[in-house]
Order: sequence, then C-alpha cells, then structure tokens
Amino acid sequence: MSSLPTFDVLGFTLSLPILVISLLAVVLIPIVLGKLLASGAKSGPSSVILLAGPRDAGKTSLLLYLQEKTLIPTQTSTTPATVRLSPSALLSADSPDDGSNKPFHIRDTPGHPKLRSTAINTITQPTGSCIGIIYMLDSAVLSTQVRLTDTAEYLYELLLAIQKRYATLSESTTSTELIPLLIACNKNDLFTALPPAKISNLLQTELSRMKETKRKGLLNAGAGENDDEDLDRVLGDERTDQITWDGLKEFGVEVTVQSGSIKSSAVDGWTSWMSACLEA
Ligand SMILES: Nc1nc2c(ncn2[C@@H]2O[C@H](COP(=O)(O)OP(=O)(O)OP(=O)(O)O)[C@@H](O)[C@H]2O)c(=O)[nH]1
Ligand SMILES: [Mg+2]
Repeated sequence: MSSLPTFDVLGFTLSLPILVISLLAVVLIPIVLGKLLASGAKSGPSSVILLAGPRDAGKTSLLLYLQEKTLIPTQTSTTPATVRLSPSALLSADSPDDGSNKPFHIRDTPGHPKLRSTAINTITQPTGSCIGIIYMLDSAVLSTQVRLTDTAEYLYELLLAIQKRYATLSESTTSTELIPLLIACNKNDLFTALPPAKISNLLQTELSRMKETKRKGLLNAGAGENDDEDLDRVLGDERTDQITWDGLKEFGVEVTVQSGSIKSSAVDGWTSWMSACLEA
C-alpha cells in the first residue's frame, strides 16, 4: 500500500489532505467572516416609514388596513412594531400591481405620552433607513383645545427631533435630503372632523404659540443666546416665533397635510405619498 506524500511546513510534517484543508481554511475563513459581518451591518430593516401620532388616531388601524384592506379592531399599542409589507399593500383593491414599488417596512409606535420616546428615538438615532414619517391625528377631536394642544405638543417634539437629525447629518455629509412628513388627518368620516386646511392652520398657530412660550421660558431661566443645548430646544428659525411648513424646510422637513379615513377606505392620498417616498 503506497503511503500519502508528506510535506515539511515550519518544522511540522503534514500529509497532503491536511495541508489542502489548512490552505482552504486560510483562504475561506476571512471571506466567510467578511460576508457575515457585512450582512450583520445591513440586518436592520431598510426603507422604513415611521408611524407616529397621539393615541387613538388610527396608526395601528392604518397598518392593518394596508395588509387586509379593511378596518380591523385594534388595541392600544404599548410597544413599537415593525412590519414588512409587500409592494401591493400600497395599491387599492382594484388597481393592478405593475411591480414598480419595492418592499418596505412600517414602524407603528404607541401614542401614549409616556411611550412617545420610541418614535422620537427612531428619528434621533438615524440608521439611514427612515424614508418618511406619517404623523397621524384624529381630525374629529381638534376643536377641543386640550386635544389640539396634545396633538401639537407631540408634533413639536417630533419636528425638533427631525431638526436635530438634520443638523447632525448635515455636519457629516455635504447634501442632506429633507425628510418627508405626512400629517395624515384621519377619521374624516366623522361629522365633527375639521377640514385639512383648517387643521394645517391650527397646527401652525399652535406650534408658533408653543415656540414663543418655550423661548420665553428659556429667557426667563437665564439662557445665554449662544447656549447650544437650549437653542436645540427651539424649533425652526431663531429670529422668529412663527412656525410655517415652508419655513421648516430649512430645518430638514418637507410637510404635507392630507385628510382621509381608514373606515371609509379613503387612504389613496396617503398611499400615493408613501409610494413617492419609496421612489425617491
Ligand atoms: N370613525 C373612524 N374610526 C377610526 C378610523 N380609523 C381608526 N378608527 C378607530 O380609532 C380607534 C383607535 O385606532 P388605533 O388604530 O388603535 O389607534 P392608534 O393610533 O394605534 O392608538 P395607540 O395605539 O393608542 O397609539 C379604533 O377604535 C379604530 O377603529 C376612521 O377612519 N374612522
Ligand atoms: Mg396603536
């Protein structure tokens, strides 16, 4: 019986199969490790649309509607949920799927005031995958001052988070794209629902009032004009208290206001906006 040839490597005597296996391991292990690390870096979901807004606005209902094309009973959300949707989710029941849209994710977040940090953190710790934000509100409750204040307060925090994100990203890249924000005025099937133009005006006025109050609070607390941390809490242009959607473009956000109703299946305006985000 002929014995296998042996080789002397660095003082060790190795048979041919052992030598071949060792050489393959030296070549293949770095390649496999490299691939694993690269896929780990991309393991977070890509193309995420964030769903935020006060409780009971209809965020979870919209997510379920996109999947099932009908209003499904929901429970108050207590944790965020990220769901992968197929491109056909943005099509109405009777329109053909031309395959032009990519798969995407929706991140539904709780609207309870104590749990809003989940949405804010998604914005301030950007992974680069958040392609748009839907701020959903209940159009039928905004004639009550307390609900209007709550709706505008959360929006203020959200816009501030976008402004910070934009400032951080602008420092590291030359051209930072504006993030699209859809103010989705839901429940327009209810007779107390306000029209979108009215809601748009009310929100801009309320945000301006909040900015004025916050700035006065900072001045009274003795904040210096160059105190960066305090200015971080001022939304938009430092020279005026007025907040307008147009004025906010300079601070990283492109606002669109559109009404609809999940209950009446009137969501085409919102789904078109989502499609535009995916195509951008
Ligand atoms: N009339 C009407 N009711 C709606 C509409 N959309 C949702 N709702 C109802 O509004 C209620 C709240 O809906 P959810 O989707 O749970 O609200 P949410 O924004 O997820 O609330 P949180 O999870 O608490 O933040 C439910 O009873 C829904 O059936 C709509 O278009 N019209
Ligand atoms: Mg919910």
